[in-house]
Amino acid sequence: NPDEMPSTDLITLTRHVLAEQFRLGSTATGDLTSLLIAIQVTSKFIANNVRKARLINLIGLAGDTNVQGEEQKKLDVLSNDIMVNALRASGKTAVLVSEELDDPVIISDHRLKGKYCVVFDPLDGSSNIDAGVNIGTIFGIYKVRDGSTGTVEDVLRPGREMVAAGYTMYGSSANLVLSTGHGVNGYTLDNALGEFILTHPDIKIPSRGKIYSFNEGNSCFFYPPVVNYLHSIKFPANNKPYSARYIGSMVADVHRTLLYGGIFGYPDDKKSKKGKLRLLYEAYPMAFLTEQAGGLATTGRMRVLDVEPTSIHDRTPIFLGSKEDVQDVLKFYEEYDKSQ
Ligand code: P6P
Repeated sequence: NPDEMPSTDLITLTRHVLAEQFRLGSTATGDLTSLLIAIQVTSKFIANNVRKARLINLIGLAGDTNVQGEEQKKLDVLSNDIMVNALRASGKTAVLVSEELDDPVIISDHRLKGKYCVVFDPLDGSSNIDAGVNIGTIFGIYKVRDGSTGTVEDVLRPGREMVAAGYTMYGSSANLVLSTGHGVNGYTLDNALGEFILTHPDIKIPSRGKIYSFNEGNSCFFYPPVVNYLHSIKFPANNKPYSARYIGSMVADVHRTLLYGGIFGYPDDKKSKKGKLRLLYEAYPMAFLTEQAGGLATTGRMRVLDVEPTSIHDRTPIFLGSKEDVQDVLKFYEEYDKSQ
């Protein structure tokens, strides 16, 4: 019975990406594959530390010292250090941007300089870790512009110029969801093998869902288009309101949205004029994945991937998810803007 047979045809992430690169007949040099291997290593390392943290309550002990008397780093700082070191050592990167670092890291050692720029949030949602909520690493990858040796200008580009994006969600297992521009695939870490195995091939988001995911604690600050949209799905004419699901950890909320459909939103409001989520390493990668899975991602007035960054830590409003649900939001913005 094939269901009982152990799979003897394990499709690891590396094998899957390699096959995709060769299938595309592209002039793939293997550099992107090597970079993604480095990202896998960081994800495994961080997954291990997140799991340990939960066991030995590592979290939030910044400023304390551990048994070795070393300065204890908070998990998000530790995760950042792991990623910067692994990406630099890969020899495939030129510029790194991290949520944890004020300035970009420019790889200056010519022996280590590569052609990719990685923007990342090493441990997004880490404030939730004490409660055992799923958190994650989010990353986006640009290729340096022709003729550039790698400067901040190489990452101050619209997200539509990314060549790959993904996240790793740390929960009961580690799930890495990735797109290199040809669809979205999900991989689950097999701790025994130390490999990410293909478990969610060709993820497609349903065209419409029944779930909305907003922090309604901000309702008193919401602008009319958002107020009107939410009212329309909470008091619908067909008396079949949407369900509310909000985890407060972007990776977890987006992962559910990709798999089940519906809409995730973190709009701009009277309190957060630019929205809260970061453009380069939260909104762009999640928008890239959502579009690759057949959904939409908008600020309410324009495609997220077309937003022009002004600085590496810019924030942006974002609504992403099922195409029809996001189009409903856009109708409320168009209606509102016409009435102004
Ligand atoms: P709020 C976590 O702090 C985070 O950056 C995202 O992961 C999450 O979607 C958002 O902020 C939650 O923000 O204001 O609802 O707590």
